[in-house]
Parts: sequence; structure tokens; C-alpha cells
Amino acid sequence: MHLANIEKGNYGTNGIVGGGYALAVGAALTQQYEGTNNVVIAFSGDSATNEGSFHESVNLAAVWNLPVIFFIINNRYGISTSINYSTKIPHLYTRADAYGIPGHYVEDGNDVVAVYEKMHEVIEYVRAGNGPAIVEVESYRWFGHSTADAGAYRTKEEVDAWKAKDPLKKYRDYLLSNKIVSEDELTAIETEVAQEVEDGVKFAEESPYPDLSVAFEDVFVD
Ligand SMILES: Cc1ncc(C[n+]2csc(CCOP(=O)(O)OP(=O)(O)O)c2C)c(N)n1
Ligand SMILES: [Mg+2]
Repeated sequence: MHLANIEKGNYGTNGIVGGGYALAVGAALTQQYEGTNNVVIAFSGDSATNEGSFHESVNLAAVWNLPVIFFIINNRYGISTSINYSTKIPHLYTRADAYGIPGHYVEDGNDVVAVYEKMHEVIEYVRAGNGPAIVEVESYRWFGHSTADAGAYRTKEEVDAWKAKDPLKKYRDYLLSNKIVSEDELTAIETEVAQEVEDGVKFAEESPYPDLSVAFEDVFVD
């Protein structure tokens, strides 16, 4: 949430659940209007697809044939609410049927290569001018939704079963067994990243507190 990097093509994440869908449709309309070859991807959780904004956005994108993919990461929960309490259908990609667009499903959303291959296929489809699509992948959240979350709504067995499907480990194994990188190269990358994080923490801890006036920066536009 709350991150954006326009230069990198990240038009902004959103503190309002379901708030990004309509923005993605607007961004996709811009691509269509300006005749770029870009495809917009709207990432969301499972619960967000129960917001009215999801249905209105998918419908409009379908009717206007916009280049946007609605990418749903189904981790079975919206904070503490199981998906079984919030929807009666087992798979969210089937919602695509209601809007006359294709719905795709990746059972193991922790498999980086499977998600990559599926997205490659769907992006080609959307880029060719065929209109929007929905992609649902299954994954999981290991930790609490926030520090206030004790996780009482799910079992340790369920969490452990998903920890065994660690996507980073799986992809690491894939890279090694296919001889794409060596153990040494991976260790070097991991060491470099750990150092980068440590440097970031050190920089933050050693930086002075900002002046109170910055709290009002970028809040209002004249
Ligand atoms: C409109 C709105 N309602 C409620 C919230 C509080 N809230 C924040 S995250 C969240 C659950 C989101 O669940 P999901 O879409 O499945 O995403 P996940 O966190 O599981 O990836 C809720 C209800 C909010 N931020 N915005
Ligand atoms: Mg969720």
C-alpha cells in the first residue's frame, strides 16, 4: 500500500481496498487513446474483488476492450475473514464469465515460472487488442496482516503447509537445478541484498527526524 513510482510505471498503490481497479481502467484507457502498446496490470487480493469497484471496473474495461489485466492474489483471507465467509464460488477467475472476458488460473502462485508463463500468454493476448482478462493465482500470507494480528483464525498446520511452499526457495532450486546460476552467484546476490538492507536501516536510524512541516507536503494541490 501507499507506494508509487510513475517513472517505473507504478501508478500508485492504494490504502482503500479495491481503490486501484478504477485507476487501472483509467490508465488503460490512456494507453488505448494514445495508441501505446502498453498493458496495465491491476494487482489485488481476493477480498478486494467483493468491492463494487471491482465489478464496475471489470465491466467497463470489458465493454471498452481496454488493455488491462486484473491480477488477483488469492491468499484465502481478507485480514481475518476466510474467503469461505465472503464468497460462495471456489475460484475468483470464474467471475470473468460474467463480463464476457477470459479468466485464467494458476494453482501454484508460489511457482514463479508458472506465473511468468501464464502472464506472458495473457499479456500477449491483451496486447494484441483483445480486451481485458482476469488472472487468479493461489498464494498465502505467512505472517499476520499487521502487528495487531495474532492469527487466531487459522491453524499452525495450515501456515506450516504454505511455508513449505516458499516461492523464493522454489525459484532458487529451479535456478540451480537448471544451471541458470551457480550457488556462488546466488550467495553473492544474497549477500549484496542483505548489505543493501542493512545500509538502509543504518541510514534511517542515523537520519534526523523530519521537520513537522513536512506532514503537510503533497497533501493539498492549489
Ligand atoms: C474500503 C476498505 N475497506 C476495508 C479496509 C481495511 N482493510 C485493509 S486490508 C483489508 C483486507 C484485504 O484483503 P484482500 O483483498 O484479500 O488482500 P490481502 O491483504 O489478503 O492481500 C481490509 C478489509 C480498507 N483498507 N479499505
Ligand atoms: Mg487476501
